[in-house]
Amino acid sequence: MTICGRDLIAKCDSIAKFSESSSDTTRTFLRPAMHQVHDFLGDWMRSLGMQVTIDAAGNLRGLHQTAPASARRLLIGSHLDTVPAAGAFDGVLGVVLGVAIVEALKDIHLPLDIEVIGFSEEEGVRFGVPFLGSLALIRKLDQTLLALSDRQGISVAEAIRQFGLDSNQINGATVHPPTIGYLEFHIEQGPVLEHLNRPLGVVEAIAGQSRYRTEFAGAANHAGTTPMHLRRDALAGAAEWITSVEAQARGIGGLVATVSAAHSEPQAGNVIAGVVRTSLDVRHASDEVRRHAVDEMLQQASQIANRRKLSFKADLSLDQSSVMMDLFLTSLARRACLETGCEAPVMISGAGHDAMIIAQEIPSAMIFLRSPGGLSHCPEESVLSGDVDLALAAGIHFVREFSNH
Ligand code: HGY
Ligand code: MN
Ligand code: MN
Repeated sequence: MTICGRDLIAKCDSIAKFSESSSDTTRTFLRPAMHQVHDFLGDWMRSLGMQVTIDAAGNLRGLHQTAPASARRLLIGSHLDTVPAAGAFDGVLGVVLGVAIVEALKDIHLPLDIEVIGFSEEEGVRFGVPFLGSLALIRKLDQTLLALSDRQGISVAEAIRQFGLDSNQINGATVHPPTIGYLEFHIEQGPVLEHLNRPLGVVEAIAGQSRYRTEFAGAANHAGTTPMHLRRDALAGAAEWITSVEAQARGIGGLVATVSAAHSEPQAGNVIAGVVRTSLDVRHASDEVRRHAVDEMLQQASQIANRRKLSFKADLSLDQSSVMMDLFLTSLARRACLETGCEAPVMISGAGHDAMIIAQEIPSAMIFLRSPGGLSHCPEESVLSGDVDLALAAGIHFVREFSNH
């Protein structure tokens, strides 16, 4: 009896319990909770006869070998880390569906191998830079990234060692040749498929993104004795900028801009904020539109800071170009969805995904599952079991069709 959508949702719910927080699902780069995820998924993989390894970047890798050693290989996967207070499906569902496809096809002789991968880090929460796991696969997890440190001053390399891995072996954490294709299932994380009443979609391109850390600095002072005209209020300056960013983004079709992760100091209601640090996240399918919008937003911040006698600085943590998915694999994915009775719309992904990294070296495709309420990056994130059934069936069709090419 083939495993079904309800079983896969149950597995995602079980994995969601593995967290560095006692009150919600939070699983950042190679924290101890990731060992539990590796054990849970590794046991399932081993029960299917898969060879299970953890590479030096902390990626979980399960190989289903059916062809001779030099066989071609299809990579299926997504990420296992989460944002703070996450849902149960962002990333994890793509890995669970990969293993389920192997389970469904394990007794069928395929002329290619299937590797299922659970990337160690895609969200960029712990070190401020995303895609550390998939960057390793294309040999871009370099010394600069390995030297990045988190709020406790622990570097990526040290975090790898603390997890029990050898960061000196990072060059071994690459894609195994000849991997000739990558397929990532992922929840849409937006409202489009629900609005179209479609269970599945396919991705033609993943929007590029700019991520910055910003800082406004003025002068902390007494909230009761400092007249308004003598203040250098960093929080008031940041607030003026944040509303200007929102207004600018509303005026540019297809652009989204988010100022978040704000932290002001000192944290006291009777003290004027002397320093405010925030994040800035800007995305658009066109790199030119995105970069122009970012330039304008940063200029606006400097003008506001000058007028208010504040200082302003912005440190770039990511400039990721938009990435096209492979036309052939995307059309194959659409046909696979059609085999299940789904007319999958072709979409742009506003969310970033490991596929945008892997696609730089390997033809890649993404299949989206509907997000009820368009909700994601929150505990209310969900999927419909019928949609997961259809995604599994589409994945089986995709593998069969792909292995014949
Ligand atoms: O933020 C994103 O684009 C994705 O959820 N990592
Ligand atoms: Mn995410
Ligand atoms: Mn994701």
